[in-house]
Amino acid sequence: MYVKSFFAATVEEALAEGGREMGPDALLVQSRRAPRESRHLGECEVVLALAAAPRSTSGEQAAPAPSMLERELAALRCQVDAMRRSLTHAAVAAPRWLAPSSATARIFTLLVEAEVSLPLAEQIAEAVAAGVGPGADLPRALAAARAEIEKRFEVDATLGREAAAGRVVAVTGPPGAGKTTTLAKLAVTYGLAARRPVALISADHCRIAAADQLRAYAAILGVSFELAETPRALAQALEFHRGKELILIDTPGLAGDDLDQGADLAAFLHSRQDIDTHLVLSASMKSADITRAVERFEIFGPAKLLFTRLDETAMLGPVVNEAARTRKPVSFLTAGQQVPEHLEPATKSRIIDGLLSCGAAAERAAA
Ligand SMILES: Nc1nc2c(ncn2[C@@H]2O[C@H](COP(=O)(O)OP(=O)(O)OP(=O)(O)O)[C@@H](O)[C@H]2O)c(=O)[nH]1
Ligand SMILES: [Mg+2]
Repeated sequence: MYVKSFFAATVEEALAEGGREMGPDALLVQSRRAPRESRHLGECEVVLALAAAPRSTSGEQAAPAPSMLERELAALRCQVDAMRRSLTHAAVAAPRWLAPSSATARIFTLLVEAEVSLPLAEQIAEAVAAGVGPGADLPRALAAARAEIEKRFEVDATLGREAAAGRVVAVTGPPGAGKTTTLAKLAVTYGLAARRPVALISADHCRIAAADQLRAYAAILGVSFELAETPRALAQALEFHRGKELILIDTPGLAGDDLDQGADLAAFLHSRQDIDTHLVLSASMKSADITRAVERFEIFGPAKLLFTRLDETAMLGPVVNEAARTRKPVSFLTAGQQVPEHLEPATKSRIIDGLLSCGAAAERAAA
């Protein structure tokens, strides 16, 4: 297989240059913002592949200029990358949807620019091509892409388990993810504003200041507050407040090495079928870090994913990647520090709009 990178100011220009050199059979393997070390060659990099090297039409090849050498090096690195990602099958057996000028290739590029994982972006673009044909125009392909993305993740902006009488909700997640702030936003929006009696419980036994933060919110909001330092105390607090319509439990932000400190609490929350645990994650984290956090916090048995800091990232790919990978529904989104304004129930259209507009914005920025 012959794989080569093309750099230019825009994805379209790089594709055009690649198309000229590699011919109409070239398949798009990857499109992305050029890595820092090769950005002087162009802001955008596209990697094209052919089953065999193109035949030279001009006979003699000119001696490569230094920049050509650098291009070759970058191409080589891409080749290794592409092989490592086992994209070979896509490049060799890929249907026409990856042809550089097709709307489906454009969809693929948009998704990758939005940091959707390569396998998921491929899956979506392939399904779009199968549905509308690789020759469809962009608006049709985009509409089909929305439908395909929609099928691949769930949303559920409800609080509490359906079967449970009272609504008991816990938030868990990495340090600083936004758990306590989000809990306060939920307390206002789904408790006070809906005239439901609310109790806030802090199970954050690790740092005194952490419980104080929630205590302060409870005082401002005029709702009950309890500090529950052990699972036993938490069980008692839940029993005491069982008449409340909404009980919100905050937990400590445990970093990797400290997770053991939360093992008892995790086991307790996991075992209680009446507690709806949301895993709070920053949408601005890299996909791989989100996956690692999801795996570590699985001991808490979270049923839903709640994403914060949407105001800090233009790329919603990681949100969709994780929701699609885990099939856990996304519950709420937050996009700022303001309590309670910066909280919204997750909807598919909000997430897909964000996803596609951030891909388009990245393309525009690169142009
Ligand atoms: N920009 C932005 N900041 C946020 C968002 N949500 C929370 N924050 C801020 O993030 C910081 C940490 O929020 P906390 O709610 O204390 O986070 P936490 O997960 O409870 O932190 P620990 O208890 O220390 O693990 C605060 O300054 C919040 O105002 C958001 O959606 N966007
Ligand atoms: Mg906190």
